[in-house]
Amino acid sequence: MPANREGMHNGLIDEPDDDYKSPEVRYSVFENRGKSGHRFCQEPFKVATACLSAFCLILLMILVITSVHNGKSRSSDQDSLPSAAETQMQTGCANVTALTEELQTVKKEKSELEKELSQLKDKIAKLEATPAPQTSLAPMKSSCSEDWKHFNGSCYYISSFGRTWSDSQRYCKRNGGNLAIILTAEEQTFIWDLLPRGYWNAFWFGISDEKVEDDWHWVDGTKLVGGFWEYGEPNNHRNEDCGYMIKTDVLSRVAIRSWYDAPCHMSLPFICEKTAVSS
Ligand SMILES: *[C@@H]1O[C@H](CO)[C@@H](O)[C@H](O)[C@H]1NC(C)=O
Ligand SMILES: *[C@@H]1O[C@H](CO)[C@@H](O)[C@H](O)[C@H]1NC(C)=O
Ligand SMILES: [Ca+2]
Repeated sequence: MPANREGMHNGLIDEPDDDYKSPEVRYSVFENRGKSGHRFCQEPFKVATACLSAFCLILLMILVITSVHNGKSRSSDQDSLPSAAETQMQTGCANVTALTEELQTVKKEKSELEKELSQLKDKIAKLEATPAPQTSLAPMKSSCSEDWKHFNGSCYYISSFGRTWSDSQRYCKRNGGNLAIILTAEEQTFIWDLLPRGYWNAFWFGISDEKVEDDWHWVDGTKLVGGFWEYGEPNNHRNEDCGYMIKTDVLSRVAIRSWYDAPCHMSLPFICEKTAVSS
């Protein structure tokens, strides 16, 4: 029996092809043989190592291929649908953050502007409450007493009764002024516009050449420069040393050519001027 068994074993061993049929066969062979099969002791290890190495290699290759494929898909598929959605979401998140920040900035600016607005409103209210600066123009428009008309800091009175030229000046002086001294066309026009129209409505004003013929002076002693004489006047026609102006019914006549000379003893209405009293 042992021999037979031995022979069976031997037979198995003698057929190397069978030995490589499967790992199970090899294993059984190895176990049954014991220490007796010394030659075959190293063969199965080599085979196992080779197999494991191959397996490892395949696994490694699979790993490498998979990873390469994954990497490729990650880099090349960015424009494909799921990647695009991902990108959109990312930009959307970024947009939301940016918009939130912007909103906060705008809110801050708004509160600052509201503060400024309320300050300006307070300033306006204060300015409206104090009308004091407005009164600076008022003194120039100072009041003239009744029957006196204001122009450029002076008050003018047009008498409705006649006097000689000297009595007229006396009357004006008693009332705090003089016969009118007229230095500008504006003043002349203002006075002339106050006068009533009439056939030969004549009014004394503050000029004469009583002291030296044809040397006209104002009642305050200053010398006449220019003047608003009618053409051909003054002519000293009948020893005429006092000045008057007329406002006739003839509408074509003008204020700046309305002066004449006349005898000073004539009784005529007159024009007084005095400084406006600033209140
Ligand atoms: C959101 O982001 C996209 C891409 O960056 C940009 O074109 C768009 O103008 C942004 N929208 C807003 C409201 O900021
Ligand atoms: C107003 O009065 C001032 C001072 O008397 C004088 O210098 C000025 O010429 C006058 N203006 C007019 C338009 O009469
Ligand atoms: Ca004269």
